[in-house]
Amino acid sequence: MFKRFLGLVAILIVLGLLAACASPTPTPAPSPTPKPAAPTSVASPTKPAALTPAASSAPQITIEGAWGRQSPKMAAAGAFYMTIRNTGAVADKLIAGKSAGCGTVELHESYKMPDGTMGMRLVTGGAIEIPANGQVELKVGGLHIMCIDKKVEFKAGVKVPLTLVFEKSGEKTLEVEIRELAPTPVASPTKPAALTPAASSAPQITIEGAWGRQSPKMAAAGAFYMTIRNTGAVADKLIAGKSAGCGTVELHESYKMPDGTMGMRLVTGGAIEIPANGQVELKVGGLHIMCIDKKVEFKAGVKVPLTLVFEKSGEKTLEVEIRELAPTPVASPTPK
Ligand SMILES: [Cu+2]
Repeated sequence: MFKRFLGLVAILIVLGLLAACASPTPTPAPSPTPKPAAPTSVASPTKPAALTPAASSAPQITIEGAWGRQSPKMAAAGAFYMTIRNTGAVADKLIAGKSAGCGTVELHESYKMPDGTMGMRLVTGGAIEIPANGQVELKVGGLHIMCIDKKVEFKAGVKVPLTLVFEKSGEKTLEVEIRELAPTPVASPTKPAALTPAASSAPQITIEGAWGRQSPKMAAAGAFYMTIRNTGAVADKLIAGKSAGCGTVELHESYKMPDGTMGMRLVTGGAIEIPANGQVELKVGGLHIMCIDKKVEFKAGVKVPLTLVFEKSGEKTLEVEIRELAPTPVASPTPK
């Protein structure tokens, strides 16, 4: 699998197309998490009622600012970018795409290669999570949609039909205009007022349902899981962690290794994006926080201090209780 990605990247370099996925300021692709569960045991006192519209039990997907990037006629592939917004109270996933203008359509993420240059590959997990009451931005140097084996020329002004397939919302078809550069953002006509609280120009981070997984005393590392919610109108990034209970703290992601087993590694881009009006779930088999070189025993009942460092929101310190299993989600205490 990895060889295949390297092969793809190599081909694109030959075609001079790598620029379509490169960026001078490597932006970590937001790591989509699988299906956020209902908020878990810890109540979020700051959860605005506006984020939990009554009687909305389906995702509400809208696509804004879609554009395709002009690329040389002889380049085999082109790239599409857009913002996918979900104003529903349930998460959805972008699982596939298709276009009469492309041989195949793939969902890609950008990542930093060991030599420091940017590469791209199929998105981790094969789908892009669109969180409830949140949005995902597909942009140059981040997540994007690849048009493999172009059937039309990607030159400014051309419109390419594109159908996106969502797990719950089904197919959404749009026309994507090819441009030389990203369009200047304009006020979004469909942006609900509820999602843009006045005078909120900072992320609002809360951490819910944090727990650590019991692990053998002799195991050198332990793992922490939680849901990180951002009720602000600006995205933030989890960039580091520290704990008196750990030699070092690392941000990890799980991934499927070529032989099909699951491995883990430092998160792509070195940070976990917490989207505006969205949330990221750190859970078993997905994103997680590793406690390397444990200084305390990870047995049920033990509480481990943990400080998370956010790019914009600074440090948040919490106590994480060790448990044998993930806490059972309970109904959100938010009044109906
Ligand atoms: Cu790990």
